[in-house]
Order: sequence, then structure tokens, then C-alpha cells
Amino acid sequence: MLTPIKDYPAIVISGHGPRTLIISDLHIGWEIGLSKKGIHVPSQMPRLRRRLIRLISKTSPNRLIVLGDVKHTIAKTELGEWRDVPQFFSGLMKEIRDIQIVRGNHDGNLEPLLPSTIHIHPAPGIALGDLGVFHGHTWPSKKLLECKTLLMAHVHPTVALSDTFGYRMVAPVWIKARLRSRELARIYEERQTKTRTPRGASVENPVRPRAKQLFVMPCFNHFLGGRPINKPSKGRKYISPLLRSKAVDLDQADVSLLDGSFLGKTEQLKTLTR
Ligand SMILES: [Mn+2]
Repeated sequence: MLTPIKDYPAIVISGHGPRTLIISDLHIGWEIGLSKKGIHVPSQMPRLRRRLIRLISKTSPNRLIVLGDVKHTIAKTELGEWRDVPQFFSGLMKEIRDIQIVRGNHDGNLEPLLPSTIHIHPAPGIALGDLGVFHGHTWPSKKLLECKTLLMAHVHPTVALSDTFGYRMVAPVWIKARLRSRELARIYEERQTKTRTPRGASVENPVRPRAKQLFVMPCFNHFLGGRPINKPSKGRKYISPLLRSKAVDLDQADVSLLDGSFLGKTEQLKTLTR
């Protein structure tokens, strides 16, 4: 069972294996990047950690999964991250022992910063029963397509609503979209042919996706902005191959705020922003 936690960008998975709390996109150290531009903000890590500890005591999970982008710099590691990332996790280990990470695009060279008990899974994701979870900057693994439901992060979805006075409200949202299994199968067969099969040979294992539904989760670091799902962004495509593909019906996706209120379909919400 999937239970989004009211007022938090977090979801609890129960009913199969350990009760699991999933969050994503911590981006620890984003404020370090700001200081290079002359904007000095104290480390926000302790506040992020306090918020997560509150969430853990509220939901009592047996396992925590961070769905990618633990730190903010991409390949290298900033000096401040050498301090903040280990401190974040050592504080957290006192609250919950089973912590796992699915690698995001910002998680290069993450291993030296983490306690050795934290397991890092590759970016194409892991299956938790019938739910496949992955970060979203790469395609999910073929195995994940056999899960009924997929959950990704990475795009930090928000909604932007503006009125005639020019005021604009931007809020993080959950997205629930339908997946077109046939289109998914076609894409994966094409990829399989390109990468492994010698030319002319038939595809050995046809892909039979069962995945019908995709959830896109909001970013845990509330100091960061996001991508308004309902705002056309001149020529800029989604930074996620799955969301860019025809396998996802994004216009007909359901959009909800963190408190659970359902706002409407993406297509309708496009008329409410400028
Ligand atoms: Mn990402």
C-alpha cells in the first residue's frame, strides 16, 4: 500500500516487506554553491535533518529509502559537503538503522561520505514488491517495468498558479500519470535492439511491461525550487527520458498538493498560469 504523508513530500510503503519511508532530492549542500555567488546562507542541513527525524517519528518506518540526489554537487564534492553529508547521516542512524539510497544524477562520489552500512542501489532502480522505485534521470530497469506502479523523483514537480494581478503561487505537487504499456514495450525493444542484439537477429526476450501508473514525487529540500508542471517552458524539455517519452500521458495526469487536495489535470492547470 502506498500512503503519501500529509504535508510532507514523502510516502510510506507497507504491506510488502519492511514498512518503508521514501523521500528524495535532499540536495544537501545547495547553499554552498550560493556562497560562490556572494550569497551566504548558513548550512540548512540541521533543519533538513530535524524535519526528517520528525517525519520518522510520525510514520515509524523500519526502512528509509532516499530516491536520489542526496548531495547537490554532481561529480565532485564540495568541502562543506564533506562535513554536512556525514553529519546528516550519522544523526539519522540513531533514529533508523536501515537506510538505503537509489543513486541520482547528483550522487557521483557519494560513497566516501556515507557510513558503510548504507547501501547504494544503481540509478535504474529497485523493485519493492509491485512498486518500482528509481530516480528518474535514466530509464528504469527492464525489471521495474514488471511492477504495476512506478515511483520516480528528480524533476521536483511544482504547480504555478497566477492571477490577473500578476501574483504567482508556486507549490510542490504529486503527479499521478497513466503509463502506456505498449509504448513502453516498443521503447524497450528498440533500446534492446540497439544495445545488444546483432543486426538482423530477432529480439530474444520481448518486453512485457505491467507498469500502468507512474507517481512523480516532490523534492524533500523545500529551500529549492522546482519545475512547474503546468507551465510551458519554451523549447526546454523534461530532464527525464521517461517523462519526455510518449509512454507517459502527462497532460491527463492528476496533480495534487502535499496536503492531499486534488487540483486537476495538468492540461486544465495550464490555463491557470502565465
Ligand atoms: Mn536529480
